Amino acid sequence: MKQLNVGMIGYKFMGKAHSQAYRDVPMFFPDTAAKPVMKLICGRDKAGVEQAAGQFGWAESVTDWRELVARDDIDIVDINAPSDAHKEIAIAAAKAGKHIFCEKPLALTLADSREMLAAAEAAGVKHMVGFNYRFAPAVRLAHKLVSEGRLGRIYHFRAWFLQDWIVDPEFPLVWRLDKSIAGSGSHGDLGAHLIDLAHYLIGDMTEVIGMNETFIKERPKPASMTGLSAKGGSGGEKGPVTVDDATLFMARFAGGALGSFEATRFAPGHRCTNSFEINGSKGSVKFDFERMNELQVYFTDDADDVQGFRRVLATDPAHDYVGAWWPPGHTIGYGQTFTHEVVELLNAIGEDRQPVPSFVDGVKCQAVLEAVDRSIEERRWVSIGDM
Ligand code: SOE
Repeated sequence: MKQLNVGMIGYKFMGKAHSQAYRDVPMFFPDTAAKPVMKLICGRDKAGVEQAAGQFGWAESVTDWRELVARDDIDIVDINAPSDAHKEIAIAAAKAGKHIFCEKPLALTLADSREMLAAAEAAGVKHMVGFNYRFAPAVRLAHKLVSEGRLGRIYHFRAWFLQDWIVDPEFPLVWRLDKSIAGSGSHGDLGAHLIDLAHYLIGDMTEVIGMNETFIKERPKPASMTGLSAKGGSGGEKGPVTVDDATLFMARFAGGALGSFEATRFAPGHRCTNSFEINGSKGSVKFDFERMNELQVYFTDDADDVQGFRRVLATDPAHDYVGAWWPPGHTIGYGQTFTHEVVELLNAIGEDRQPVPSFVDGVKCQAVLEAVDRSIEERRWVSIGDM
């Protein structure tokens, strides 16, 4: 079987998630069209990256991503660095002829994401963007029901991604709250996932209108940060929050459905509520990531006396990916969405096709993100076709 050497940049939250995926694939999905080799990991802090290499199972480590991209023995460049670094690394990787797997949001701007796609296409490499929630088996089931017409004509898509990890005004000013590094706040971090799910499940949007707010304008500068946690500096010095804390928008879909979207980090009690509901002429589905193995399903043609939402546990061999894990009813978790992503990446490269979602999907998401921002600035509906 073809072996692909992976070089991964970043070793914090997403770096750990991707590392677990590369480790799990050969054990649970031994038949992928190519096999990953955890060759090289990169991070700016030498001691930190060496420690991560040992802990996660990477053969070697480096501190300069340019060194990783230049290595002849690397086939896939996996980018988990903060968003402002995606473009430069991805374009360099494409020019070096490497396949690219890049975390979301693809870039800071639509223009940058288009440049990344153009570079990958010019180089003829495979490119994938990390919209992991598409890979939850219950979400696949929702997609199947919609695409097979089992929900009929789709009227509504409503989605909300609610978190609460920065609700404390004293929570430090981490990189995710800095526009120059993150591009945007809840919009690009959480809304991007909702937009991608909408594209996957319902199709393209034609126009959007939104509103946003930054509730806490200044926060203490951090002394240290990792993943979603951070410690404030001792000096009490504050800096400005330059991203949105919450963004809401409405959309029209090309297929005629109406959409509503809410992304916020100010919903106390909601740790990672990534949810959607779809209503069609023949039924509805409801998904909540905090119960990610389940899809609530309602069909209008059920007998009158048993009408109601039913809870489908998407852990049977009839459901995508789960046959490779445990017996029915033995649920899977967040980490496995990344494993499924990597299965798609390896199969696509081995079968010489583009993975799904690719940078094309990353660009489409970026166009909606930016159209919403423009609609907020100009206080009007914005057509996606004008982006
Ligand atoms: C933090 O808000 C975060 O980890 C996002 O960055 C992820 O993309 C999302 O899946 C969960 O929340």
